[in-house]
Amino acid sequence: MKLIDGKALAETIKGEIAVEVQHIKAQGGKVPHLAAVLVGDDPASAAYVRNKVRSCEQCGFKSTLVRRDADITEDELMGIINDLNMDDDIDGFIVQLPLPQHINDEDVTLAIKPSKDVDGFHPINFGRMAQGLPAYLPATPYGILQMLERYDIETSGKHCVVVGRSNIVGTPMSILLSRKAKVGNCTVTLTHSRTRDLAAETRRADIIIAAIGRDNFITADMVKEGAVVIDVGINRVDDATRKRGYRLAGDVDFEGVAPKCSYITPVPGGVGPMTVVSLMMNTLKASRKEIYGF
Ligand code: L34
Repeated sequence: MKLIDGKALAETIKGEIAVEVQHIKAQGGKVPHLAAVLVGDDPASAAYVRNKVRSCEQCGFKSTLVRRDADITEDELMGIINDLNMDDDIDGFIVQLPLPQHINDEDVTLAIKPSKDVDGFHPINFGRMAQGLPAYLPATPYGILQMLERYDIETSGKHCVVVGRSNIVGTPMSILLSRKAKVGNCTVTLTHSRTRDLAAETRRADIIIAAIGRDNFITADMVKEGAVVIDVGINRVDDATRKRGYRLAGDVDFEGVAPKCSYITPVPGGVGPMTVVSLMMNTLKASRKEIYGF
């Protein structure tokens, strides 16, 4: 069993980006600038956004954090998005999800200018991604592709089972792994809450992408010997023995599943840091106007 060290790989990639930014600066070019909008005080969201801001520093990017209370109106939030859309110094921005109940995530996503949508959540980017056109790839699936590529894990002809059909992970992951590309050419099965006999599906998988959002959901009996297991879950589980009162757990029963795997990602230190570094890669692309040419 080999552990896929997402944390170490993310550090390596950030180092590579920092070198690129040095070159850009040396040539008098514009320093990439990412803005993040954080609404409310959900501690998990705050932690993820902190990681994003810190990663910007490590890459040599400029970053702007826009923080607002949970009682912000949708109109006010739209005003902020408009300002960011128009601000020529901002290359790309994200609005951290989830948003408070009274704000419609879809409206917000649609308001972001596709050329600045470094999360790759806008339907224009999703559609371009699905058709294999240049697009910002959603950060978590993009990070997983990077892990598979950098660990030289063969995907061509493999059977990949994705568990979970969210717009930001499961669904785009299923599309990306089935396309004709260096990391791709999988036969993909997209499973979800209505799948009959899920264990029978996952047991046939050469590669399992677990993106359900429930700790210990994928157990050893659901995994084939030699499978590659990518754990997207980041669940906070109460744990009185920890200072913070909780520990992070993935969607996979790591202890039980790891001995059967050829490769497995840990939580924390797996997909999470790769999600953040993918956002940095998208921001660099945005500042170079690589996707849209403007
Ligand atoms: N708009 N909303 C928007 N874009 C995103 O890309 C996200 N996502 C998901 C939630 N909402 C979003 C993230 O940023 C999940 N996510 C994310 C980002 C970073 C980490 C986890 C999830 C991360 O850094 N995880 C660390 C542990 C962090 C901790 O200590 O809590 C890890 O090692 O897994």
